[in-house]
Amino acid sequence: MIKRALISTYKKEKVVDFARTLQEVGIEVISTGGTAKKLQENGIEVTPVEEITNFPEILNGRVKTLNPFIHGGILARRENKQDMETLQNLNIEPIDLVYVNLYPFVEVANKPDVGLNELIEFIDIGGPTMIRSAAKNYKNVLVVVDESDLENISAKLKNREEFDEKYRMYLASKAFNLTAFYDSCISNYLNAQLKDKDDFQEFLTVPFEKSYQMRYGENPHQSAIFYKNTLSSGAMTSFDQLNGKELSFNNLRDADSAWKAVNEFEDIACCCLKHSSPCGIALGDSVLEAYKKAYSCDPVSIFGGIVAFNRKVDVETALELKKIFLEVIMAPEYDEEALDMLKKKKNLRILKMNSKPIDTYECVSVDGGILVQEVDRGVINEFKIVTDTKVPEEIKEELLFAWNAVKHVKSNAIVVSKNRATTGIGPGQPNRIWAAIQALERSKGKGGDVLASDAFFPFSDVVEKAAEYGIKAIIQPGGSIRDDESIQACNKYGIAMVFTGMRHFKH
Ligand code: 93A
Repeated sequence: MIKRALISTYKKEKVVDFARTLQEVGIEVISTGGTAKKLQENGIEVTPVEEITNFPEILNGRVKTLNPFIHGGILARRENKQDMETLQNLNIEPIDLVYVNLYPFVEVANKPDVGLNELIEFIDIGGPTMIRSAAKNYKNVLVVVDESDLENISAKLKNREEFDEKYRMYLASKAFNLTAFYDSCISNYLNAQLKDKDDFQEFLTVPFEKSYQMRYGENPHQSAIFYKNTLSSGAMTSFDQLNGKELSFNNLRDADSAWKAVNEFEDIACCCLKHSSPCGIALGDSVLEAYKKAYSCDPVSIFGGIVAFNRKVDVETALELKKIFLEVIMAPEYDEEALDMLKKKKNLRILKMNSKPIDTYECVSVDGGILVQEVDRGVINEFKIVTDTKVPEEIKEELLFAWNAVKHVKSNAIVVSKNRATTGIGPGQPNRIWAAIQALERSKGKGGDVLASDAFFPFSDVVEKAAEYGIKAIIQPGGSIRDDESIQACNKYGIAMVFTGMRHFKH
């Protein structure tokens, strides 16, 4: 039998109706300062916590409910004679229902310009303590932390229904999930403040919160949920969808890759992408030029793919984009007329991106755990020429372009490029020579001045192939025990080769 309830909520929208129900069914309501005031204003009879604790709220409310009259009342095992005698001897009355809504630490942390001292006051101590006490004693105390449970609980109370143990345990499991999540957000926030001190920073926990249920996962028979990192307003949670159907699991993953690729470049860039790998990346003097160059790298694969830009989409580009079937278009802005044109395609998902990629860490899951690593933000500004053949000035820039492009292609990755545009991409092959052959074959008819490889050449075969297609310069990490064979082959064919000393595997 529920006789007394303690209510302490930060958000007070739902509290009045719930307390009224409690009163109607004869349950005494105890409340903390602000909650009690709100309830009294709405004509509900309330016992202020101070009356129970015989102690005033102190330290600006930091200590309100941290008191044995509260926690004794919650934690006492009703079936345990000694516990109940103790309550009686000390004049502590049992509390049978606890409804708490915590200080909104995450919401405040995500606001701009909030100082640490101010934020610290939003670390709730008394609330989680009551939640944990009530959840530990779930067999005797109903613990409510989720507003969406109020309706069901109110209905049961009105019908004088009992709350069976399974339901109580369900509420307790939710309660501990909330307090664990709440503390992990605080720990992550504090940890992120250390970002200039590499020695201390560490990926501690994962404050992910269920955002929404997706239609399905990678395939229709797989279910999927989007979990949002509450302390990141990263790109894939910061966009406006201006048109089209709901984004699918695959759309989101691909969009993430395409967006990362165009944000690799300062100049006007376009990335066409399909199945997690770019099928064209190009820079241009205009958005239209960048698109045309990226598109022409592989006009076949882009069917049903994604096109991303790092600049505003204009009318001329929209006219071109309309010609093919695409799943997603993404850009930071759209010319109004261009947008109207694109919107004519009802299913085309059009995303206005509001954030660049910002996350420091990324994770992949393996059976039994997750692997967490720093995002690959490796950049090079110079490279080492290892061949007799020197690198012409105009080719230097081309090499850096191809290198930044190959970073976004699945391994084993080879990119062939000319005029700041990929002309052939060989993605995701289990061996490097196949990737090279694909990239070189695709560049046929368009030509290619340089070839970039995401990892070193184990043999000289890639150089031999590159020579057949007239490649002038090669950029690769170097570091193979057979580097010398590749260098000799380059010298033989008059190809320049440079080493970056950095690898860009992307699996
Ligand atoms: O500052 S606290 O950590 N100290 C406490 O003893 C305490 N007890 C409840 N915060 C505490 N609360 C929190 O106060 C609750 O979790 C709730 O969010 C809020 C409600 O305060 P009020 O009723 O005064 O608006």
